[in-house]
This record gives sequence, structure tokens and C-alpha cells, in this order.
Amino acid sequence: MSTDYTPRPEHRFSFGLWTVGWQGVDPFGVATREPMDPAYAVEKLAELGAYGVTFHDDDLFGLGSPETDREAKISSFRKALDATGLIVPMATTNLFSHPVFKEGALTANDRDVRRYALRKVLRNLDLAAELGAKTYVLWGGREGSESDVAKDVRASLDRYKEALDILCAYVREQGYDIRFALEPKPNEPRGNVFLPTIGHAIAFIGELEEPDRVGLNPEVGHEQMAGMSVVHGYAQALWHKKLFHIDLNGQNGPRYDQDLRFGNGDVKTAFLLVDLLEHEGYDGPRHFDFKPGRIEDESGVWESARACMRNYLIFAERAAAFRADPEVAAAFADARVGELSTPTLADGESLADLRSEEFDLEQAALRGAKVEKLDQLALEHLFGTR
Ligand SMILES: [Mn+2]
Repeated sequence: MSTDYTPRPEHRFSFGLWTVGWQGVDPFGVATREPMDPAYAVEKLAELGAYGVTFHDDDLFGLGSPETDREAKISSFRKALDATGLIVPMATTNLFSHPVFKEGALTANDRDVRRYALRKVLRNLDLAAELGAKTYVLWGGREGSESDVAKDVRASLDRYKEALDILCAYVREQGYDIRFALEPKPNEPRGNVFLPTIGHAIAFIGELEEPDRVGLNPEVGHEQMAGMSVVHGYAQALWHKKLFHIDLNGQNGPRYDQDLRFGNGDVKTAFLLVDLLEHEGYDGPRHFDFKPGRIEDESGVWESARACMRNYLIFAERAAAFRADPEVAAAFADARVGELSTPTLADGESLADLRSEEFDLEQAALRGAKVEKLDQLALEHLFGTR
């Protein structure tokens, strides 16, 4: 990783058009910034050192826009991609903004809405394939309910599975090199959203017809909204080989979805997450799904986008220094962190061997875990005092 913290294409940083293009509309206030032309966003992101840009269908062309208009907008976007060399690693569908999706999209009670939602995904999948996207994200923001009376959860999961099975079969039949990534979120905009955490989503994927084609796109803030450990969740997704894509941002605990720039919010978690991604060889895009503060003008938008990437590079450099420190290596050994990778039973060992083993219960119980020193060393590397 770079030590001058300058983002470059080889770092594989990507941004959603909806992030830098966010106009600042929130539940209490109207837009504070002008709409941003996607081609302009592409140029600026390339200038800043990103390698990729991602989009919802509706970020590129308004829902229901005439065919000629749609083609013109795609062509302008494509020209900007060609001119800058930026790629489209991921695309997704907006199944949440239009009022038609207010009660759900792929899991709406209204079958006609479900059929429309499926058509909308299929159409944008074709565009995603054309633009070379390898990952297709599904965030079911409206898939859920406020009332447990009015939603049959098991039927909803049947319909969610049906949709995923149809989409997987379509991608396979078309020969598209695309995998799907589900994005868990516990709530917001719905009172309760289906597949609320990484764990729920992984269990659901196991029930699909083509589970290998479906993984996760976990978002830092979403796991924290659910009160979950981000590092544990991402690590478990890696363990299941389901970490297809990531959404990096910042959040302060379980409250509304803050989408702060990466590094703002829970800094220690951000540091340990980057350590995990770098150390465990995550090789997908480093994708930011954040909202530049509503209180900023356009210069603040680019300042925060640049800072997302810079913070990632700083954390990566700090994590490498942490792992290269001999005192840290000794502290890892004292805390027996490596010992956990040794199987509990040796090869060929019998349960009789296990049962007959001598063990000084009282002595073992007295032993300290030696975690405090290791944790403090991690903090000092993060603080830059080592
Ligand atoms: Mn979010």
C-alpha cells in the first residue's frame, strides 16, 4: 500500500454516482446542492484517483424517461468512462424511490408490482453486462414492513428466493459474468427490512437454487445500525467466501443511517476492518457508499470523497506497520492469537486421548489473556505514536 496516501487506480477505489451526486435531500429538508451530471462525476472521480464508478439505473436516466433520452444519457456516461479509463465494477437497481415500491418491490404484496420490479432489474442487468460490471447489488430497502400483521414473512422470503432464482438463471443463460451481492440493513426506510444482517443474508443464500452466484455487499454503517460488530460480520462473510463487494462508510452507533465519509464515526472499527481486508486478501473493489454532508457545497463533496480514499490508505499503512512491529508479534504470541489456528484435536488423536489428558484447572483459570497490551499496541499504531 502507498505511504504517500495518494489514491491511484491500482488501489481499486470506487464510488456510487448517488454518493458524490447526493443533493442533500433528507426527511426534513429539500436539496442543498444542484444535480450532478454523471459524466462530470466520472471525470472528477478519475481526477481524484478512483478506478471505478457504480450506479443505479435511475442515477443515469430518470425513471420512465423516453427511450431516446435514455440512450443519450448512457452514451454520455460511456464517453466519460472511455475518456477517463474508469470502469463500472458494480451496478444496481433503484427499487425504492418511486412510490410504486412503497410497500415493497420483489416482495410487495401486489403481484403486479413484483413483476414490474423484476422487469426493472432485468433491464438494468443487460446494461450492467454491457458496461462490464461483475457484481450486481440488491439492496432491498423497501422489502419489509412496519406491521407484522400485514406481511407474511415466510411468503416474502419465498418471493425473494423466487426473484433471486430467476435472476441467477437469467444471468447464466445470457452468459453474463455477473454475480449478485445482497446488502443487509436492519431498518430504514422500512420499519423492519428483510435480511437485516449479514448472518440473515448468508442463511438465506443457502436456500437458493444457485447459491454460488450470490454473496454479500455488507455496509459498515448498516451493521452498526443493527448493533453488530462490523469486523466479525465481514470476517464471517469472508469465511463463507461470500464477501463479493463492500460498502465502506462511517456511522455512530445504532441510530439513523448516517453514511458518513469512511473514517468518520467509529475509527477503531474502520482501522481493524481495513486490517482485515488487507491482511485476509480481499481482492474486490474498495467501494464507498457515503453521503457528503448536506452542509457542504460542491468543494466539500470532493473533499470528503478524497478523504474516504486517503483514510483507507492511512489505515492500510498503519495496519501494515502494526503487523510488522516485533513488539506486536511478541504480544500476539503472548495472547496466543496464533494458537487458535491449531485444531483442538491433533491428527489421529482419539477422544480417549482427550479424556485421559491431565489439566490443571485452577492454574489455567488464573492465567491472564494478555489482550490489553496487544489492543493498546494496535491503538498506538492507529494514533501514529509508534
Ligand atoms: Mn447507509
